[in-house]
Amino acid sequence: MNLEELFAIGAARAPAKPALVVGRDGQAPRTLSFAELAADAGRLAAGFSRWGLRKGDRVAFWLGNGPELVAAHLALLRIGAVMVPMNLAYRRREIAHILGDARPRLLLTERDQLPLLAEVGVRDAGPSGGQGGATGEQGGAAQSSVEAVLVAEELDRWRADPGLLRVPSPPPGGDDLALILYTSGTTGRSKGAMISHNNLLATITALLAAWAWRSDDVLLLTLPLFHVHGLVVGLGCALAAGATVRLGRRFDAAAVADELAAGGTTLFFGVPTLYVRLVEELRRRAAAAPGSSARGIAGEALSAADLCFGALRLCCSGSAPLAPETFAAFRELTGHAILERYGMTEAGMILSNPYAGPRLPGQVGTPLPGVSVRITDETGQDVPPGGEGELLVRGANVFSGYWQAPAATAAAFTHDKLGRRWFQSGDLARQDPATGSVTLLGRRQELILSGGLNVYPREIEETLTSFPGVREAAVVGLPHPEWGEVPIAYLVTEGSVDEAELIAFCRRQMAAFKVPRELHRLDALPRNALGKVLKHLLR
Ligand code: MLC
Repeated sequence: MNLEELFAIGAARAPAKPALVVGRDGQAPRTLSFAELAADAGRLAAGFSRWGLRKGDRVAFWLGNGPELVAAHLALLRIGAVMVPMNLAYRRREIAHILGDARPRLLLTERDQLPLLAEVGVRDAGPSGGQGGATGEQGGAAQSSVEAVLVAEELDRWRADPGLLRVPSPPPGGDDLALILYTSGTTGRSKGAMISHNNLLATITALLAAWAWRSDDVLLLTLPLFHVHGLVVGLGCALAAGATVRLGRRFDAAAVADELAAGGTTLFFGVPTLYVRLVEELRRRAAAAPGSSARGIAGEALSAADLCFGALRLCCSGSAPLAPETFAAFRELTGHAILERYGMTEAGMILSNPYAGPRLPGQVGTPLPGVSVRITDETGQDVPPGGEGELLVRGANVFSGYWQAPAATAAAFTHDKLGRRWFQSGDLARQDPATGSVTLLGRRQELILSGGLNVYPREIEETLTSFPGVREAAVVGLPHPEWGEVPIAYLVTEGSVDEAELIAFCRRQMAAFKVPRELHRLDALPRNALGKVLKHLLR
């Protein structure tokens, strides 16, 4: 089965029901039923296929949440073309790398992004434009593979009569690629995780069961659709369940609190930063309107939030560790115990706290249905029950490897005595021998988790040292109450380096969330006898 066929099961339950309700600045929200969404996707698939898009072709997406993104995603699934989503915050260096590596034929974007695309050598040639998006400008992917740039606002030009759709024969199957998702890498350049229809099916069907998804669920989704969390855990599960998504363009704590208070929402998903901001917002509201006299069925005092959030049945958190204080504060304000789960771009969803049963702060739960995990020591041996080691993952959810990177793929997996392949998560963990619940203890490699996004020090260090006068750079994560962690940099410079210029340079090259929040100069970086930088001393 391909992913589109799984979504068709959800859509068939109630074709006239809203699949998407999309907020638009200053206007009434736009509602699309399952039937309308399918028709939109069908016309778009026909337009893409008339243009010449084929199974296995890549299509880069550089756009924010909206109905165009969802319809185009579904259209690609039908054709068997591969979606390559890119974070809207990415800048020159990141975009040039992804386009150069994935070599997409089409690029779907927003008008605001066109100037930056021109900087990396990609220009709009329109639906009839055919060849020659590339101009090979400075700083760009010299021979851009992009043959046409589609601006979301003008996607109508790309729609065609569904009768023109040339569905590949055979249609895409479970092993075909659905997504290439770029993850920041320890090597400094991000790698494209190849994710098949089957990988996504495994994560989605596991979550449908584990979190008791229902077709009358309404998910409030403000996470970006260019990452696994928003696209697969949020949108994918809702489409498969036949549930409604209320899709926001971006997270705004006041708007989300209002929306939850309005009732009707049954599910909310976020990264920890979103919950930190929601807690602040709810505290502000509680302080402004104290003294609710309402009582629950057990006679306990109910806060304003308890009363308003009545329809909400589940709040999930993932992509970064949720602080126990945030878990406790949210529970006190709303009565909801946030369900924390654990996943990765490469392996989809892996572990989850129970839907029915105690959700323990600081723990990420037990393996999802169909997922197997082990904990091993540095020699690859299983640790004794309750011991600490690296978490390994196996299951239909696990990706096949990195796009055109056999060495990185080989390094990501290990084989057991029977020759079975296990994905090495890079996370250090301990599993409770009695309950099977996993506690994460840290990373094997250096990684900064900022607002639910992976930030690798190496990439920032390479950008810093490419600036004239910066001889050496070492980046470490600094704990931060809102973002979890933020990157800060230690520099060894020669001559005079203008810090404002250096920061401006970083901002042109990389997403702003990777730009160091502090720069510190040192005469030399602390190193051990082998020359390795002693980052714990910097921290
Ligand atoms: C934005 N900023 C960040 C940041 N996001 N800083 C640090 N870390 C981040 N993650 C900074 C911007 O650079 C900018 O700074 C300022 O905040 C405002 O930018 P913004 O775009 O308006 O921010 P905002 O909309 O408030 O975004 C914050 C956020 C967003 C938390 C909503 O980061 C977000 O959506 N995070 C979720 C990412 C996600 O979906 N991860 C899942 C990956 S999948 P300046 O200086 O320019 O003003 C995965 C697998 C799994 O990991 O298990 O789920």
